[in-house]
Amino acid sequence: MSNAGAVSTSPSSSAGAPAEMAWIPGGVFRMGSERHYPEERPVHRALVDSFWMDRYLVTNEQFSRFVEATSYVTFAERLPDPADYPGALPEMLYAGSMVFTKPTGPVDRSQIGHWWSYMKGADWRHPYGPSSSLAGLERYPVVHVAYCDAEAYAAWAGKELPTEAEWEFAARGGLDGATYAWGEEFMPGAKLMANTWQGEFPWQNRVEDGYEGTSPIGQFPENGYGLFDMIGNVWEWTTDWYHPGHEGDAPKACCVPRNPRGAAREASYDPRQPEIKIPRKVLKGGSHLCAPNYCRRYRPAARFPEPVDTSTCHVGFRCIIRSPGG
Ligand SMILES: [Ca+2]
Ligand SMILES: [Ca+2]
Ligand SMILES: [Cu+2]
Repeated sequence: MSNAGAVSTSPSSSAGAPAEMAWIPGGVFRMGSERHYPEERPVHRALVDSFWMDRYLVTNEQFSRFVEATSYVTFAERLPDPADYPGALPEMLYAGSMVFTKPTGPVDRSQIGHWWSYMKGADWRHPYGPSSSLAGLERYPVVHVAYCDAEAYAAWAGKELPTEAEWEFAARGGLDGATYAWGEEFMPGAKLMANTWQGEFPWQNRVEDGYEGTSPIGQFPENGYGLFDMIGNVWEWTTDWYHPGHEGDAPKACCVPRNPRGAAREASYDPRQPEIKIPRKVLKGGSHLCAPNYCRRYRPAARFPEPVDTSTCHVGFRCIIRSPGG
């Protein structure tokens, strides 16, 4: 691991530690990967200052407390404003969210409509659709949260959302440059280290990790910084605008970017849909829907663009607290 250039020491005592948060000792690290998807390139050095990070994903129980205290209404529960969606059919403008449904057999994997549907009445309280509820899901990660919902929760909790660099640094757990959050092997000792998908996505889920969908927080080993479920379970929102690649490595150590904050908002629009100007944030960590035959994004370097107005059954978040002056 490379901690040369660390800019902050750990707190003098653990007495001041915020509840269920881990201290992430900042430093220089190698961000990105050359060996996987093109948007993860190039590997380049980045410096992040120290911060506190939630050890667990934000749960339904925690999100409920926020909603009770503030009467907050999530994006998926609001009726879409037609002005935001020019050309959309009126019958498509209803409150809802994206839900995964497993097809009964093999399908054309280039058509995500075979397993994703925008479901009326799906929201954080009804994760599988209007007839579902949160009963028994108190300790599961909250899902169907759009970016603004994660931001609102963080502000209420006196916290913030991480940048992509902060998130990736934390996910690496001190194993600088490693492929996985736990080392070089996907299944060390034949053990599944995160809630992902085993079998042929999207129709065959062998559930070898014990979970068909999301899992309660903390069911898989923590990483080197004491963080759970960074990889798998649900994707996590970061504050960075997405761009399909990273800046090049700094030519000299002096010029390594400190606390980089991603691309410009305008750069994050989807080039395949030029008429739609909905900016996209970087998601990190992969989810229970990441499978070897389809989406190998169960790695710290992996990233995915998510429009800010999109909520789904496999995206959640966790928060951080930046150290004062950091
Ligand atoms: Ca699983
Ligand atoms: Ca995760
Ligand atoms: Cu994936």
